[in-house]
Amino acid sequence: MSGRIYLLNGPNLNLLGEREPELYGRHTLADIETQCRAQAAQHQLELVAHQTNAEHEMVDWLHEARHAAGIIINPAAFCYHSVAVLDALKVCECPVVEVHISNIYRREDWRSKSILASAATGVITGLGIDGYRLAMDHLIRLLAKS
Ligand code: CA2
Repeated sequence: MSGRIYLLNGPNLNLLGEREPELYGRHTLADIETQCRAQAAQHQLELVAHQTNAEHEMVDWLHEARHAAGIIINPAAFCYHSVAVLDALKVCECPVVEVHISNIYRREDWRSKSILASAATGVITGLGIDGYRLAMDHLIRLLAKS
């Protein structure tokens, strides 16, 4: 198999493992990247991983990723307001999995409405960092079929 998967994480996720473990667990973003990279390597896939607190960087990476084999994105707070990220996602031709570590349906009402979800192939929410592993499994299976 060959191909490139993008793992994109949005604002404040660089702080994972440092604060609010009751919501986001104790794993760090580096742990997530290591796990996804190992899964990719097992299937001779390349993983490109980025985290940003800046909307324009997320848009630029989505442009770069639009012809990739797949995208895993935890847009964090961008999912509540960023029409720029929504428009960039709509340009992506590959499968897109939106991941949230916490269950956005079990928190404040406003958190349950991701404006990006309609542009994703699917959404995984509330499974902790397993969500990223499952998203990788899904993209790898799709690639194996193609
Ligand atoms: O559950 C998720 O993955 C979220 O996307 C995380 C976002 C939140 O706005 C979404 O509703 C759900 C927030 C990320 C903040 O990350 C932090 C990590 C550690 C400590 C503090 C914030």
